[in-house]
Amino acid sequence: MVGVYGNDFTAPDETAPRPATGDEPETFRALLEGEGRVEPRDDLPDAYRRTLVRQIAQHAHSEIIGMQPEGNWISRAPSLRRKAILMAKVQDEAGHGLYLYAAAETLGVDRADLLDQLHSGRQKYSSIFNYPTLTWADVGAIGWLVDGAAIVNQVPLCRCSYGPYARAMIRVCKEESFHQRQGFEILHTLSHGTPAQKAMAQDAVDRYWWPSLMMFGPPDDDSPNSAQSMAWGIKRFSNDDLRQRFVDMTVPQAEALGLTLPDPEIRWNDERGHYDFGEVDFTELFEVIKGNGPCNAERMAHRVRAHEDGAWVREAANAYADKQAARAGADVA
Ligand code: BYC
Repeated sequence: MVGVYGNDFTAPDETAPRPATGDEPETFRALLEGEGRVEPRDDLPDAYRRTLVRQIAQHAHSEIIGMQPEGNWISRAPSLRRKAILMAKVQDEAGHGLYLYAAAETLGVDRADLLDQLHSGRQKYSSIFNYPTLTWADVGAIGWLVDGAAIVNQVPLCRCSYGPYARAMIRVCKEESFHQRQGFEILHTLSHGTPAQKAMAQDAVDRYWWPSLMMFGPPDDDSPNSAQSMAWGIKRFSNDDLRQRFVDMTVPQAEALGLTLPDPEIRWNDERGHYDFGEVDFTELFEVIKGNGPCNAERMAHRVRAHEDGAWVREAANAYADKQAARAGADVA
């Protein structure tokens, strides 16, 4: 079993032969078969490039939209220490967005265009950020459960076949571990505080548990992209395998916190060597993805407003870059 913070990601299906994927450059196939890294200079099949742009852009968008629910609590954190920690965490998320947009740009896309696609609803971001943060305990639940789920999903991405994405994920995962610990510590403090504080922690876990399980995506037999992404070594594990791994990792952590996961069907299954758990309501996931979650409209309105408010900064940066380039040109002449 994995430990309280354990991330044991070796699984037998890692070595299973990858299905043939049709018409692909031989050099590309050879790199995948040799577990080598695909780099921007390599001859990439168009479909591989498109899948990566889709996933990396969605991931980058999730990082920057993910700043909103927690940013909502910076001014109301219960102490100066908590405020400083939360500000650092939210700033980390902006940094993750930057690494990821930079990784996407190595595939020949333009960051401004990706942002346009987010703002016009043509590209998605993670469903989890469409839920509200009603109390301080929600900041703890996001750190513990949401960042915990992110770690389970993203540690395997450090071995993604596309080099720039894999390398970006190494740093992201290190920071996510710190984020998860800060969430755990907030909830631990609350659950060992007054009865009202413990109730607040339990309420946050009750609301964030199921949406956290939905972060891993639809079930495997309803996941149109999984088989191809696994064949390409972009995804290393299926959505359901990662969801199970998250449950296995989290149940002992909930016990350590003294909090209850809101699922009466959770019990250890000796035969499977995993925890059984109840059915996830995937209709809720699909509704949230379609834009009908509790905060979708608010998140997008805030994002578009922030982008418009920042237009002068982009203009100034471009004017400065043009001036520098003109000077460099004059020096050469
Ligand atoms: N939410 O075929 P599937 C973070 C979409 S950042 C929304 O299984 P795939 C953090 C999916 O895109 C967390 N959409 O897709 C940040 C696809 O739609 P399209 C973000 C979802 O790509 C700040 C369709 O449903 N993490 O943790 O093979 C603070 C069918 O799904 C969701 C990443 O982005 C969802 N939950 O697998 C704190 C990790 N699930 O594009 C924390 C990288 C599915 O075909 N991404 N969809 O129209 C991945 O690992 C994969 O893209 C997913 C989905 C597992 C999410």
